[in-house]
Amino acid sequence: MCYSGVITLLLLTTINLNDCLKNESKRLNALLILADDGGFEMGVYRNRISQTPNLDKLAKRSLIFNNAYTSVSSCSPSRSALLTGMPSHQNGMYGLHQGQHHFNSFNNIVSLPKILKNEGIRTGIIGKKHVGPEMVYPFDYSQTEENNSILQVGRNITNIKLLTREFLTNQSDDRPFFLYVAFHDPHRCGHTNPEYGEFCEKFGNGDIGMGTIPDWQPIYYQADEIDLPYFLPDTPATRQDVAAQYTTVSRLDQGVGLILEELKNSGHLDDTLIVYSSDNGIPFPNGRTNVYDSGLAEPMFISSPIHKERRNKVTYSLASLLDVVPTLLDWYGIKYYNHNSEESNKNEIENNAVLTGRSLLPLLEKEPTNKTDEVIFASHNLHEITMYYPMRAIRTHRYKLIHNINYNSPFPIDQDFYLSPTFQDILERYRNHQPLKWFKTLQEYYNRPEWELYDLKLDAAEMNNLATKSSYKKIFQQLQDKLSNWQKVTNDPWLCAPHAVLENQGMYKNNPQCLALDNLY
Ligand SMILES: [Ca+2]
Repeated sequence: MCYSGVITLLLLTTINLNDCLKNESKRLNALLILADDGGFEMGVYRNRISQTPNLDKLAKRSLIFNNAYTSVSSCSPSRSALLTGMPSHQNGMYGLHQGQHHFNSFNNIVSLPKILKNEGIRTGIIGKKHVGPEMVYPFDYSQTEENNSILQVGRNITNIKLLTREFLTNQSDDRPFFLYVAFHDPHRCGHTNPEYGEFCEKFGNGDIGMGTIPDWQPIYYQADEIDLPYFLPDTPATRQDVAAQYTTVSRLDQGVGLILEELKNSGHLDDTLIVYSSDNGIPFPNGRTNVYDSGLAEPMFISSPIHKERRNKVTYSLASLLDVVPTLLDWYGIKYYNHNSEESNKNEIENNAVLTGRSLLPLLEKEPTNKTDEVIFASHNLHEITMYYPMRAIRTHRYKLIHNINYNSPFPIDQDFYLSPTFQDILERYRNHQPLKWFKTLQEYYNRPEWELYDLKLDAAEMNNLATKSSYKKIFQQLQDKLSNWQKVTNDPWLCAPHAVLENQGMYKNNPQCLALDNLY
């Protein structure tokens, strides 16, 4: 039996797996499902209230990640990092892609869809793309906001189901596939489509003027029964806000169920790797656009038809969305390369590019015995074009070090989040001198020191900054060195900011230097 042979070998190499499946005329496929601003509002992550039977069912046949993090808590930067394996400062997507924000990856960046396309894998995207340019992120099959209404391809789960069916039942193309279904749920929509409610929780619910999504049975929640995360104010306005978010999560959950049913009906449930995650933190204070754990931590499950040993088990290993490209390439048995075959004029930076993520497939077999050296990194530059607030962070199992490069400016607030009931309530309470019922003051949230160091074992909420404590000097230095080294490896233009200027051309070409500005104060 080929399968038992593979299991015995514990996937020593992916080539074995590929050969084996080829022998049995099996094809290796992958399905990546991404939530938009989704968090841990589901049973599998011990939320007692939010009802998510479909996500929970997928988790039961998956390895469940307890320590997965995005590399940046912002939509387009996160998606570009997810699809290139490079942090946003390296791939060029410094902020949001749409409208006046106008960020794009560099033309010669090599992405996952591009490599897979070159290697004979059929690629498809359904839902929110939010990255560009097209030449960097080409998909054979594309149903996104670029050729549809985002609500129809990102939130109408009946439509998403039918598009998934169209992709999966393409009889004229028998190449292995990579399908990326990127929901727009449970993103807020109060800023753009307030008629549908704060989280578009009314869109398609059958009420007058809301349209009907035939496959969706909305679940409604009472504000007083919500399980609030520690980083949200405990106020009626916030509870109402989260209740709306939960209802939208019910649409996401049922959409995931429909996609998996389509995968099963197409006969590919047993030859497809399924990865579920979300692009960034929830759109609440201390969440999205932050590099605190409340902004970086993501749900993640990986379900493999071949690795069944650790299904419904939890891994505590540190994982990053930067690991998704190495993981999928490992799954397909493709070696990473960064040379863009169509580009004769290669950029020196990308010619040297290496991926700093790792394949997560070995975790599907066994938990590492020694996790002491595990780290994840974060790199944030902007969100909206006006929100210049570069931050770099390193997180180990025990500590988090954050470098707020633009620390002399107040932490910026985006248009979408500004109008949210939760933030409006914070502002109103502040103006009326009422208790915020929050774990921070507004001033603390806006004004951040250049360096923040937290002992996560003692201080999971990242409240007690140890950066200036002499007893933590050695740990600070070790983390700073590792962070700086990662910045060098990933060609970070912000390497020397804000107290020095990076010179790396001309006479500094072979010996890049941080030249001091003497601006320390
Ligand atoms: Ca997002």
